[in-house]
This record gives sequence, C-alpha cells and structure tokens, in this order.
Amino acid sequence: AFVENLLKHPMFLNNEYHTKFIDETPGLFDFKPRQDRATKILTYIADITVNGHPETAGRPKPHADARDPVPPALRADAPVPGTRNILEEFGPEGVANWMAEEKRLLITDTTMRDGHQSLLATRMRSIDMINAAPAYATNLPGLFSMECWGGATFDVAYRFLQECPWQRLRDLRQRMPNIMTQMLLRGSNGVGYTNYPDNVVQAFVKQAAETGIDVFRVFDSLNWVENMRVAMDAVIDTGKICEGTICYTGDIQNPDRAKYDLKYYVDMGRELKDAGAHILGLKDMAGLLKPDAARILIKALKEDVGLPIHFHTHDTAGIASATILAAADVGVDAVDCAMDALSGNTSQATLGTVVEALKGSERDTGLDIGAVREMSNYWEAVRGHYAAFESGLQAPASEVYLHEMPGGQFTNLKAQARSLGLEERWHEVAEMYAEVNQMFGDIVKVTPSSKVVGDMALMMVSQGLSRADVEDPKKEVSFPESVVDMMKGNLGQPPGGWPKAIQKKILKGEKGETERPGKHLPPVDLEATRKALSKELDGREIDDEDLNGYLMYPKVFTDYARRNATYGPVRTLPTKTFFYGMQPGDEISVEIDPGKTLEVRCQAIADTNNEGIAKVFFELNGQPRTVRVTDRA
Ligand code: BTN
Ligand code: 3PY
Ligand code: ZN
Repeated sequence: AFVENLLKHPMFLNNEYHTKFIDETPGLFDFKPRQDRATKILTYIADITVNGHPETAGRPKPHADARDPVPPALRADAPVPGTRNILEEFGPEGVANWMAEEKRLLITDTTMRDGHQSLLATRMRSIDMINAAPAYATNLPGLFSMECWGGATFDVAYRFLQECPWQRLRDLRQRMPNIMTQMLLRGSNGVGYTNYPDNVVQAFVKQAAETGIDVFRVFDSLNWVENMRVAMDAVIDTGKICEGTICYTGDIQNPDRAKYDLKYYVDMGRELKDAGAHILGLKDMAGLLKPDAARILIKALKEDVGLPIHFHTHDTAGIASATILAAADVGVDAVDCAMDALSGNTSQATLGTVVEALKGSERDTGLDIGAVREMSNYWEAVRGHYAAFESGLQAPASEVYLHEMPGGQFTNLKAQARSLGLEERWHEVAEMYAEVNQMFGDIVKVTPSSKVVGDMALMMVSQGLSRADVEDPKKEVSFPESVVDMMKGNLGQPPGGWPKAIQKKILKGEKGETERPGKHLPPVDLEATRKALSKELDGREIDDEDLNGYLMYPKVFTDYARRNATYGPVRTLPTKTFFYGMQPGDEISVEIDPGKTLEVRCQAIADTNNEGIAKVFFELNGQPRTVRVTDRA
C-alpha cells in the first residue's frame, strides 16, 4: 500500500516534483545532448541516493556482498545459425515443418519474460537481459526461442522501471540475431487488461514484428477463438509465427470438471488451426496439467489437430518437469523452461534439469549443459539484486489445484493481499478465488480474467462476504469495476456464456453484450492521436513505438515520458544503482550511447541543509560535479 500510495501521490502523478542541480562545470563547448544526458542521469542517481527508490522502500535489501553479474564468456567467435535463420529463409510454415521433423525436444527459455514475471514481480531491467544476450546467441544457439517480451513486461517497463519496452526488444534482437524472439500477446487485450479497438491491436502487432518479435503466442483470457482472430490475422500478415494458443484449466481426468474435457481442447485446437495458427500453443498458466493428463491431451492434439505443439507450464505444484517429460514422451515438439536460477515454484520448470534428464535419450535437447550452468550462474547473480521483489514463497504447493491461480498472478495477488492487510489470511483468499471461479461459471483464469477473479476474491475476504451473500439477490453488494466490466461482455464470452443470475445482479438488470467487443469499438485515429500526444508532451517527437505504447497505456506512457525528460535514459544504470543510488567510494560505468561511456564516482554526500536540500558530490569522467536534491524524507 505504501508504494501504491506513493505512486498515486500527486507529486508522482503530476510530476511536480523537481530536483535542482547546479552544474559546476558548465564548460562552454560541452552543452550538447550528451552533456545534458549526463546531468540528468546524475540527477537521478543523486535523487535515489538521498531519497531511495519508491519501489524498494520497506522491502528486503540485496545481500551486502551480492556479486556483480558477469555474463558468460563467448564460446565461439560468432553465433552459428539457429531458428531465426530458418524463419528468415523458409518462413513460418518452414519453421513448423522443421519442428515436425525435429527429433530433439525443443526448448524455449522464458527467463526474460515469464521467469521474472512469476518470481520477481516482472521487475527485471533491460540491462540485465541485454548483457546476457550475446552469450545466449553464441553459447546456446540451439534454443527454440527466447521468450523476452509481452505479458506484463510491457506495462512494468514504462511504469516501474522507467524504460522503453521497445528499446529493450530492439537491443535483444540485435544481440541475438540467430534465435527467435517470442512474446506473449493477450489477443484483443494486447498487452493490457481490456479489449482494444481492432486497429490498435493491428498497429501493435505490426510494430512488435518490425521492432523484432518472431513468435507471437496469442491467447484469449476466456479461450474465445472468435476474439483472437484480429490479433492472429495481424500476426500472419507480418510473416512471423502465429502460435495460436489454448489455455488449459480444470482437469481433463476429473469428471466433475467436464466443462473443460478432452473434446473441448481438441475442438479448440482445430479452431485455432482453421484460424491460421502455424504452431499450437498449450498454455498451462497455473501448472494444472498433470503428467498422465499431459500424455492424453498432447497425444490427442497431435493426432487430431496435426500442428506442432509448444507446451508451457508452471512449477507451482512442483511437478512441471515430470509433466514436461511425459509430454516429451508422447511427442510434444517444444516446451518452455526457465534458466535454473529463475525456475521452480511459480516459474517454469528448471531448464538444466530437463536437459540432463533427456541426455542420451531420443529427445536429447542437444543443448550444452556447461553453457546452461554458466548462464544460470549469471542469472543467479542478477537475481541477487532484486531481493526487494522476491515473494517469500517458500515451497511448491498442491494448493494450486484448488485455486488455479496463474503463476504470473500468484505472487502479485499475494502482494495485493498484503497491502490490504490480508496476508495472514492468504489461504482464505485462495479458497475464495476458487469459489469466485465457480460463481462466475468456472472460467479460464489468465490475464485479464484472472485479475477479475482476484479482485472479487480480495473484495469478498476483506468485506467478510460469502458466495451465498454475493449471490443473494436481496443483498446489496458493490462489485469491483473489473467485475462489472467483464459481466458486460467487455472481455468477451466464456464457453456457454455468463451465468444468468449473477450477471443480472452485477449488471443491475442491464443486458450484457455477447458480440466481440472489438466489433463495436470505433477505430482510433492514429495520426490525430500522435499529434495530440506530441502537444501534450511539449513537442516531444512521437514515433510509432511511442504511439503504440501510449495506445496501450495512455497515462503510464505520458508519466514515463515526463520522467524521461527529467532523468534521461536511466535504463543503462547498473541495477543496484537504479534501485539504491550510490555510496561514497562507489564507481560505475554507464554507456549512454553506443561507445559513449560515463565513468561516475560518488565522492561524498553532504548533510541536508535547513532548506531541505542535500548535495551529492560526483566525479564525472574525472571532473567534479555537484548535484543538489530535495530531501523528501
Ligand atoms: C518523480 O518525478 O517521479 C519523483 C522522483 C523519483 C524518480 C524515479 S524515476 C524512476 C522511478 N519510478 C518512479 O516512479 N520514481 C522513480
Ligand atoms: C500474462 O498475460 O502476463 C501471463 O503471464 C498470462 O499467463
Ligand atoms: Zn506462464
């Protein structure tokens, strides 16, 4: 709550807060943008040094001797060709055919997206990924793809990390020219929490492909294929890979959950194939698919749909690698794993362990286990600097089969519960989550539908309401906005529609929409939006990437852009500097432009004077610089 309140404070929202600086070396010939940027970055460092970063306030600190992450040495002079080269040469169908022929179990590394989304609240910064990218390209060229974009990372990059997600993608793409990049796209919800107009979804996909995405995993939070077509068609138009995706929920082996039975999934797989998917994604976002069920489901999908299958699961129950091995046994084509140091629990299965388990078998992954270990050592050091975002989850738990929360949501919801003072009652929240799911008709729970179920469960536990209370037509209940929105049909339709009675109560008798939301959302005038945005941001040039960022998250984007004008490109700061500033004696190198590196040394920090101003003394490339900041403590 503290951090949330802080971020909602008018100071942050209006960006009224100023840091003052005195440039003590104004060097007449040194006023070019570079100089300007250096000043901005020093201002940021000084501010964080004096005031701390709002996102880490009150959170555990990294270990005093947390080591600096050093990326693995390159094992060859140049990267050998990989899947990206196949895509470039033979197109998406070529990749699908190649997959079908391939004996190896293909592996996607999710560390840069779902791994940290599920373990570190999505807070991993670009610099830590970019530094690893060349070693991936050279030492692990046999990976199927790198999941490194989309899902929650887009929003978090702008909102909390003060960096441009597009730039992250461009940098990664450039440093991994031989491995396919992959993103998670929430269908008509883009990388947001609500349906967008069709032309916004189309523009976003086009830009993502241009900036560097090769594989688009497209899903719908209610498994409504009708609502996936705009995004899927847009992907197909770009010539990139459309991974049409089934979200797995329930239990195909449990007759009490017959709504989501084998036939349901096979039918959906066929629909996705007919919609043009090149690959069939099977997304088990909560980690519910059990090994035996995986054998049955994947075998059926392979036989009846015929597309290569890419399986994604989470280790929340501790069983993900067993399920992956079962899937490999019945011919799954590709699977998702996270590098060891960012695997397990709510994240993916452990990549090195899967490689070891299959060594010498028919499905040997062909990956160099030594290279995997080195890479994991790097991630281990990186993770050490994100202690503030660790969830504190101690162990895997079978409770996931009760609540069915997605791995990417679990720790978030737990943090939300904590901020409402409900952390001690977490297991009640988990049970309520399951109750709400049943009350809503047993739906697929994945972003954004999972957030709606979570909002409702938290509201009920905090207000002491039972399911019976909520369903009682005579009892007044004030529903969360997200619940009203979903019942109106704004996220689309679940199989069989919404349960009538509860929908009626929530909508107070108003009728819900049953058509695809995008059908009624008017297209956005892109050029007019660009102009207005540029004006709002004091003439900032708005390129296509900025425009697409703004269309997804208007306020998040403008807040980012304003802070960017004040602080410059803070994305290149080392992570510990970004979150904790510098202490006297600390020295860092910051590359502000390719080949342009600033050497920054913190000399001293003067006590705050009686006007509330603190001074931080730096050496910038050997020259003394003093920055004055308001001490807000
Ligand atoms: C401000 O103008 O937002 C207040 C100063 C804090 C600056 C940094 S910018 C990146 C990080 N994210 C925030 O919301 N605040 C800090
Ligand atoms: C996301 O949409 O961010 C997810 O990770 C869903 O599983
Ligand atoms: Zn996931």
